[in-house]
Amino acid sequence: MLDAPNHSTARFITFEGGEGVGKSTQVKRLLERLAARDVSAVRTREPGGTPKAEAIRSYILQGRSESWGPGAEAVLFASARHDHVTQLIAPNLARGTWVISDRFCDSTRAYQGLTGGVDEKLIDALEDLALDGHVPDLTIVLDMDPETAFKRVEMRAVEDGLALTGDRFEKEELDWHRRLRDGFLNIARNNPDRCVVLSAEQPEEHLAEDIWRVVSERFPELGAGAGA
Ligand code: Z5A
Repeated sequence: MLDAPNHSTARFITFEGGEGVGKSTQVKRLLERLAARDVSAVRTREPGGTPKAEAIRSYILQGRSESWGPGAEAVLFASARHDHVTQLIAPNLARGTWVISDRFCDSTRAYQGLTGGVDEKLIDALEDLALDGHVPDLTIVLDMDPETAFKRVEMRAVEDGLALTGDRFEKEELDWHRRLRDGFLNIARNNPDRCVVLSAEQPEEHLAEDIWRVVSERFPELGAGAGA
């Protein structure tokens, strides 16, 4: 179980959950809310966030590491994460800038660990190495039925005029996505001080309100009863 760290002012918030649950949409909305309160914040994502980590991202998501197996992929995700933490997350927090990340270490635990079958001890060891003490202050787990989430992803592809090819994780079976959902819920249960689960099956605006309520209650420095 991860213990929450203590940064003096800047906070590190992560969003987790399955595909299409609305993480990117809500990361963007939270950034807007923070900007409206003059809170300096950066938006980032995993895998990725730095040039080296983005290179690992394309390698994995194009399916080029698939034959290596989930253990080796967990190592690749951790390598990308270590660069992301040391080159982007830690320096921003140190200069007082909040960091909001679309996915982080819980994705490795859920995808490669709980769903992919990689030993928990290896996941723990990689997490210690990659995070270097930079545990998120708050993790918002967006939860919804994977079938509904798939429909959203399909709709997005249609709106973007793209064929629904998907990356290698999006091609997994529905049953696998149900286990993944349970994996994220399990992580949240094991880390009650850090994680908050919110239903992603509500309109975008309502979910954004729920998230802001959680964030402003968790970080009272944002101002009492912080409204929009
Ligand atoms: N992965 C891993 O295996 N191990 C790791 O350690 C890490 C990652 C870090 C990264 O993919 C893949 O890497 C990921 C896990 C694996 N697997 N997959 N696939 P990614 O970053 O490309 O994809 P993603 O993280 O799954 O994000 P996504 O598919 O883009 O979904 P999202 O960010 O959660 O959703 P969204 O883009 O904000 O919204 C999806 C659509 O729904 C879009 O059209 C929105 O306009 C719409 N939307 C959003 N909210 C709503 C609401 N509330 N109602 C209705 N419609 C909505």
